[in-house]
Amino acid sequence: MLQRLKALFGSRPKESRTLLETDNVPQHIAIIMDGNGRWAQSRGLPRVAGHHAGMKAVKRITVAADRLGVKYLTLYAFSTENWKRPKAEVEFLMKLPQEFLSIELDELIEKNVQVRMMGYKSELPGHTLSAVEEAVEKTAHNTGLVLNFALNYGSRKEMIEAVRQLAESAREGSLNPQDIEEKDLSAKLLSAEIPDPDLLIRTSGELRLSNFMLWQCAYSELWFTDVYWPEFTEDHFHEAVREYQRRARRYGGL
Ligand code: V0D
Repeated sequence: MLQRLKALFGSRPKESRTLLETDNVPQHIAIIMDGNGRWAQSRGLPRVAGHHAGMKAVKRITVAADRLGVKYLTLYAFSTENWKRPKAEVEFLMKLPQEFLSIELDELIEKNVQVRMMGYKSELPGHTLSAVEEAVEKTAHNTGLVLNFALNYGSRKEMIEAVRQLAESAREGSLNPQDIEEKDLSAKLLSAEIPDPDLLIRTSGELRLSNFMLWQCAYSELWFTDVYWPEFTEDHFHEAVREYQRRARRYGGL
């Protein structure tokens, strides 16, 4: 039986809108953190100010996910397509992992968070990669929330690389093409160690997947909001989780 309304969360627990179940919390939530540049421009600020403000939201939602008991939080920080942006903007973005980790890594360690990265490392600047790898190494033994940054990630590239590996095994003779199953492709993806997302959130009003975890989101619940990522709060996050739980109850009743 579902235990509804089992717990209160959030900064304003008297309001019914912060009421959440503690069971049926999505195990894996993935987020397309869109609208940082638009948020800045709407306030007459440079786009990079939006990226910086977006980092604050990363902290906020990581803490919120940890409090809720989410096991995996995947955040789309930089896509393989984002290299097409102006050079100065890319250079600014590539400094954010260092800045974020210099401020937050100690607290992430204290919270038993495990930092991971999902993406292609070879194209990243050395200073970016070394900051991320240091955080990954220092938190590898942690057993709490897995905070998975999609960084220089693209889903079609990921699938092409996986198919190449399977084709190579077939050519070598260690794999019969007729025996290829879904799990074999899943095992070659960058997300191999992580379960498929239960819930995908995209902020800022776009209703697309934009090359993010296309294979992995085959059965994920999708939730969209017009709110720009820098304005995304714990309450918005709870709204998405509550809608996920509502959908789960409806399917359970059929
Ligand atoms: C800008 C909104 C944290 C999206 C959030 C390099 C765009 C703020 C990280 C981060 C970015 C990445 C890896 C890591 C620790 C932190 C980050 C990028 C952009 C792209 F190990 N925020 N953040 N990385 N933005």
